[in-house]
Amino acid sequence: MSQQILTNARIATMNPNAQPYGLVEDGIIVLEGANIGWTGPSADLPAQYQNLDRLDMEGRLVTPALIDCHTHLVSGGNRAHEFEMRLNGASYEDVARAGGGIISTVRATRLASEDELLLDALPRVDAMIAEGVTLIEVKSGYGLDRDTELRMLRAARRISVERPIEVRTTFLGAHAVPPEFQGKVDEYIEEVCIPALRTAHVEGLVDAVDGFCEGIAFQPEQIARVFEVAKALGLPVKLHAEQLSNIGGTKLAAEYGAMSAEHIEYLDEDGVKAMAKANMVAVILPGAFYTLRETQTPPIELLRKHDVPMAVSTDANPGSSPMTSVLLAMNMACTFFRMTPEEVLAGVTKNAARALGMTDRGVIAAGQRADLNVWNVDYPAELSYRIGFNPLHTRIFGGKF
Ligand code: DI6
Ligand code: FE
Repeated sequence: MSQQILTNARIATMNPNAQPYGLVEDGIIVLEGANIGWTGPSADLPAQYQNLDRLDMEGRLVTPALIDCHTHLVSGGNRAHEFEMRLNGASYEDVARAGGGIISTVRATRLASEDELLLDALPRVDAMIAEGVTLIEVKSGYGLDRDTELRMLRAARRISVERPIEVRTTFLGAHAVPPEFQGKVDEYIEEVCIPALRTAHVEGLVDAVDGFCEGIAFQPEQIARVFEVAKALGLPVKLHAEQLSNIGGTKLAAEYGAMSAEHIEYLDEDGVKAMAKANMVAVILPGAFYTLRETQTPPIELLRKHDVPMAVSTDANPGSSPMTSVLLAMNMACTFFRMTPEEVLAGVTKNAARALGMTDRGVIAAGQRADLNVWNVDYPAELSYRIGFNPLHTRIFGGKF
């Protein structure tokens, strides 16, 4: 196994210790193949590692690599035209009449081949890789028919063949009601969504199951039917909940032992308590808040009070969050929601891993995967402080540079 040591690093381990960010000054990280073999202050380096090849980090900051735990990165077409129409004064109805909104993405996605979906997604993936992202979650949900949902998931899985990044796929058949099922929401769930989930699972394409629980999408009872099937198949669940109103999605998710509730701008204290009891992660998505010009901020203070871990993600999608920058999501979470720079860095490392149910990454410690970023910054708060600036020096993916 190849062994190498990174020396002279300021390490934000994100481990809980007396220092903010779990900082270790003049630190060393021993890379052993794809994993971290040892880490700590240079004075404590065990004798067995003393003679390995050394790479001088020259005092730079090293953090766990970034994780984007909530994206809709695979989709057909884009919605720049309707963005422009609205800014030229068109109403929401005008846009809808011109074929706009989420259904326009569904139409374009249905028309795209698997190769086209993959090729369309890769530049967005590259933007994330350039910022030091090593793991992304990608959802289906723009097909809304069996074949297109499966095609989206296959395209998503192929991202990790084409690029040095890991992908977790999430089935989001309960994202919207397709035009051919307008007014027949229960039929859509029974006849399309659930059968598509079963097939996708048989094909090994599903790591988790998500839904959009909202007045304009699916009611808790409808989401519950999908979650029952997920449970029977042994798949973890998570939910887009309380984004635009509070209809009890988060409580339902908690009853099903969900990994996370996401958006949650309208969540109340009872809902936060339910999350705490069910050990859930709150996934905070400032890009959609910004794009939709929302004013209701998520209950950060209550999440802190009840010790609910917070992740931060881009929600990258062509409609409500056409954003592919995790660094910008970090900045927005600070500025809009008053999260601290330490909370947002934990939100795109340690807590993002936890939101995906993964325990082998997200902090810098012996035995963890060697997914690391070396930054041209002195102090971790610089990562969330700048706007539109990428200080990445080196990205290490599974021990590889
Ligand atoms: N919440 C959102 O904000 C997006 N999906 C979701 O579940 C909207 C997606 C889109 O407009 O394409
Ligand atoms: Fe989303």
